[in-house]
Amino acid sequence: MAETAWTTSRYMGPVLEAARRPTRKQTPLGPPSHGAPAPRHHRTIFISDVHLGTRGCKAELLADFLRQNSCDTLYLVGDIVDGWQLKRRWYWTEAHTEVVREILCKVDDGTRVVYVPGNHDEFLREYCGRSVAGIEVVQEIIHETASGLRLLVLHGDQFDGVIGYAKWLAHVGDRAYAFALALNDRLHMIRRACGLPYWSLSAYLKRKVKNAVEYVSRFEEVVARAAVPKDVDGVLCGHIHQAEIRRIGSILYLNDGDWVESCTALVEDAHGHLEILHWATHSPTSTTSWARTGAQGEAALIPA
Ligand SMILES: [Mn+2]
Repeated sequence: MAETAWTTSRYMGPVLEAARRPTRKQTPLGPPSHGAPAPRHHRTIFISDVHLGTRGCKAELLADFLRQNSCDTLYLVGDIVDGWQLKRRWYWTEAHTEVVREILCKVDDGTRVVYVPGNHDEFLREYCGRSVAGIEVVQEIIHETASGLRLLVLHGDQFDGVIGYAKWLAHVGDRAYAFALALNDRLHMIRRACGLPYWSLSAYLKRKVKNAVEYVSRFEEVVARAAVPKDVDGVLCGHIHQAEIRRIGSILYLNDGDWVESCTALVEDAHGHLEILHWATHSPTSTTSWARTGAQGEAALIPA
């Protein structure tokens, strides 16, 4: 596809620029002697839905996370670069380059990096089966945890067609809803002044958010069901921007969240424990503020 050739070279421009300068930038926290925490080591880190190339991407936080967390294997579970956005409007800052640089530094340091393209970076799917800049690009892959669990790793957009809800609904955040509630009152005053009947924007959005909640649970169930015949213990994906660790039937469903809203990563330690890290709530001055979600309750479900 001529289109793909053009888009690939255009999207890859800043990425390749960073590849030419893969030297790690001085951490803003200063050298370790000034109290910067040593990187925390994990057996595996999974991240997805970074959406580099969009304003929403929390690139500074992600670069900080990558600096402070090392691993044997890093999985990039799709939508890392947002080809759709870059096609419409170019948005790339030093922080976005910094994220690419940190990933390439990990490759240089001997970390195995595996890239499973998503729908927003589907232009990379033509590289599946190849190694690009030391990064393995694959359509999907099975990860075996230290405790012997076999996890199918894929982005998750493959299931959009069978879910039946508009996928943007899943991205309606709490903040947007709070804003809508405030807007609702003003809208009502304007409509009344114009002689229009009452119409609740907040109720309308509430219905939409309810649909979004249904979308998320339906997505999780569809993904888990699709994993059953694959002879795996679990499935790990991204796509819906909702981090989760829970058992659905016989399948362990894992989602590593996103770096647009929640800034989450899914990590595995040397014993095979799986945990969701919330980097936005992590204070750089404290090494003990690791937030956990459902993983705490779920920990017993996950064999060590
Ligand atoms: Mn996606």
